[in-house]
Amino acid sequence: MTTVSITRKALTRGTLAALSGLLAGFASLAVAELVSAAVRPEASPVTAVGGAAIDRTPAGVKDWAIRNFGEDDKLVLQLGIVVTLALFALAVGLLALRHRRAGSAAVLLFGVVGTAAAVSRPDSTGLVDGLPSLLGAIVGAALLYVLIGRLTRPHRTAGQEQERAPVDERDGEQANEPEQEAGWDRRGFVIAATAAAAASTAAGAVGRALNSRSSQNAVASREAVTLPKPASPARPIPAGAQLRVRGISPFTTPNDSFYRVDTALVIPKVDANAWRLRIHGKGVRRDLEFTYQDLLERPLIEREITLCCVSNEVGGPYIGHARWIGVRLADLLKEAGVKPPSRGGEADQIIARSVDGMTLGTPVEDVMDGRDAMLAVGMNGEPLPFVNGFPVRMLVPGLYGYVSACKWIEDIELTTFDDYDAYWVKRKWAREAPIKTQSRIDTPKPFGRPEAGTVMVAGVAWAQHRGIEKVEIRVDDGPWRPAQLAEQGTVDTWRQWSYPWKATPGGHTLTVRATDRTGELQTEERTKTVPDGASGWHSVVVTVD
Ligand SMILES: Nc1nc2c(c(=O)[nH]1)N[C@H]1C(S)=C(S)[C@@H](COP(=O)(O)O)O[C@H]1N2
Ligand SMILES: [Mo]
Repeated sequence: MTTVSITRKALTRGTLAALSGLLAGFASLAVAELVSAAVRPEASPVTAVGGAAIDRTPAGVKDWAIRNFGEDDKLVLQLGIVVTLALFALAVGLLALRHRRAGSAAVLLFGVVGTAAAVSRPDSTGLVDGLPSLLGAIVGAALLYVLIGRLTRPHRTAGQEQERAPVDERDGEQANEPEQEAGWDRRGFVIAATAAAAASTAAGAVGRALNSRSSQNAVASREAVTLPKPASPARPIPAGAQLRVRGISPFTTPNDSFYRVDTALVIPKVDANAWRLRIHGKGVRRDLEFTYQDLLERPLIEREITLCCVSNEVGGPYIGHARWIGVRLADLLKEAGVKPPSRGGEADQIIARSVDGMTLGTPVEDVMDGRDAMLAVGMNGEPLPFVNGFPVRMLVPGLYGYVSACKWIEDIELTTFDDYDAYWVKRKWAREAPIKTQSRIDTPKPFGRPEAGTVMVAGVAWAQHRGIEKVEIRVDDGPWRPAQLAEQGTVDTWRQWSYPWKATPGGHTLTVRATDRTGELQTEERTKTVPDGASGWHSVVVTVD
């Protein structure tokens, strides 16, 4: 009689069990969010697991993620974690229907993974970082136990207690009795599930609100900053440095379109009033500590510096230019008694540490050789934006960001390259990485369809701290022709160029190459970004109509 109704009931109960799993997962995350407000936002499980995943991502995969998702890579990762968790939660719910304890144990297991991830993050503040995941999992496991109990326990009818029996065996008799149809505590389930959903939503919302409150001090401290006038202003950008060609990258990249590369899933929001920077380590005669105010009160330098990322492919977008203001780093090091290796100093590497546990290693020699290495506090006339390292970041003209540009910096330790490998070096990137001479065609765009006649080919070339001497363009397999160079800002900035091309109908390949001021020609040899930056010539294919 009842094959159909058995299937239907099993389906219903199965669906409700899966839903219970989902609800338990949701409750776990919500409780974790709430607890993380008492610990720190970064300790919440999705952030911790995501961060731990980033730490363990091989360089090749990270490169692939950057190539495919660009700056959305973190969003994709977090979505991936949430979707995976949801699928597991559904499965755990089904498991719990058959083995009630095993289901709850599985939830606890996830809690252990989250706890381990949170505690093992480089910025972890200790075992307390594991609390959000742990407490979340305990609540989730208990909730699942209760909900599954409602699904498997027969309800009481007319004051008489029914014996507990596995529902499957009882299905047949009750199929046509609406009152007892499911043979389980339907009302109890609905009430418990609704209450749990409501409580979780509330806990999650309160956690969210508290977490965002903790960043409000940071926001207020940034809004209160007035950047002092620099003691040493930047040389004005020559008017001729910015070409009037449609489609070329602007000489100065506005802050809101500056590229962003870092491992932070939650952008650190540091309260400038509570911030300290420590300088210590090998060859330091006296340890120094600075407040944000201390730095602002020192003579500031203002400089035009083009920053770029080692993960930038040939023709890629991870480069930007800004006017930075900050303290000359060499001065601070000298005050601490540090000497560069060329003058007998013991330390050849600076390890910069950020509040999020990142470590970047920079040659002491480069910082102290007279270039404008700085601890920057301002970018394009504003205090540093949070994403770009507020309150203070390091910058060293001529070096890729991952070996020089520590954002949210809080500690500078002098050491040696022999003694310590920084974060990226442990992940197969080179210890030292001066920026390679590169050039990029900004316009026309790849696969563009310009009209025949004079087409302005234009773009940028860079070889920070050496400067650009020459840029050449080649059309198809023709001869190399010199491009017109815009004025050079300084040797630390990129340089624009343009080339009026007499375009003839048909498909064409445009190729660019630059020569730096040491006379070195940009190499044609194509390399990957790992380990020390991509090389090769940038080409663009267009069809002229
Ligand atoms: N704390 C911290 N600082 C960091 C990084 C990071 O992941 N964490 N990434 C570095 C890298 S690889 C680059 S290219 C620059 C990018 O700086 P931007 O995001 O301001 O463009 O920051 C550097 N500083
Ligand atoms: Mo980078």
